[in-house]
Amino acid sequence: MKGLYTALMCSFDEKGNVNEKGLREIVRYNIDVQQVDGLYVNGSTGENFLISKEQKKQIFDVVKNEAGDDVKLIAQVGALNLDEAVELAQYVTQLGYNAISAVTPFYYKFDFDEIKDYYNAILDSVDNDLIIYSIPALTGVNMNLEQFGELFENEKVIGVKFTAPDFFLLERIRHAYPDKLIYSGFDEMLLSASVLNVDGAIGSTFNVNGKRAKQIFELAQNGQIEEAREVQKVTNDLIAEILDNGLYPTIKEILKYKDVDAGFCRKPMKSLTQEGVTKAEQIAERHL
Ligand code: SI3
Repeated sequence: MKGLYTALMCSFDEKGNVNEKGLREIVRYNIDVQQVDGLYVNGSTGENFLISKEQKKQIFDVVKNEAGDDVKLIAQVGALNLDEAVELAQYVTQLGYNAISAVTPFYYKFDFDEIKDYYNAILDSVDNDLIIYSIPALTGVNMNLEQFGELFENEKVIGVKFTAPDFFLLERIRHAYPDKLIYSGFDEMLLSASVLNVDGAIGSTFNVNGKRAKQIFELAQNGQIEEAREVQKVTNDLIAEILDNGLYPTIKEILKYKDVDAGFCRKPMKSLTQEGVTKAEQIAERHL
């Protein structure tokens, strides 16, 4: 399960329906062109928190059908409705997803016991492994070393997608739990995380910049830090411009520029203006 995973985009039509043809093209582009090791399906980048349970199932179906066994597949099933999370975990396990992942429950201020119960309820319902999805900037849920340790006590919790700039905590987790998988979640910090010996990374910009991300990770693993720093610099020139223009809509426009039918974002996320589209195309021309 180690390696570089694209946090997969999904293609939607103007009404917000899943564009299956476009989604298949995104899957193929990631596997064939970006050559990533796996796909992380229905995460933040997939606009998961804006879609219905039926659409989530539809996306899980289409991605598995298109990718087959070409790459590893991780299904993000976390939801505020625990029954839905359990149902999705069972659904993707039957489909043959290699692992599940679940975002920490958010919005209400759940205490740690409630968070632990949520993960155990999902895991008790399936014969599959789970990767914790920790993204404090979006969820407001900050867990400490001891709390990660308590979740790791369940053997089916095989790791964490660590999307935070706290490299002190990252190093402590790495040191304390050498057998758990740690995936870096911020693409602009991939080199720093790789130096701390993470097992892989999951990122949205890998949809268009996966090859470079893999280079950074592999160079760092080989101890070629100077070379890795140069590729991270080029990558961050790209990421800075993408963030400035609007993260998900810009990645979609870049994919379209590469002839991949990435469609529209789900409302209330807005689409780019014509000026934004032109800028996205210029970003693609300059950096990719
Ligand atoms: O679940 C997911 O889609 C992700 O893996 C998200 C991933 O951590 C991205 N974060 C967000 C909020 O989308 C990063 O890849 C991020 O887009 C990138 O580092 C640019 O800041």
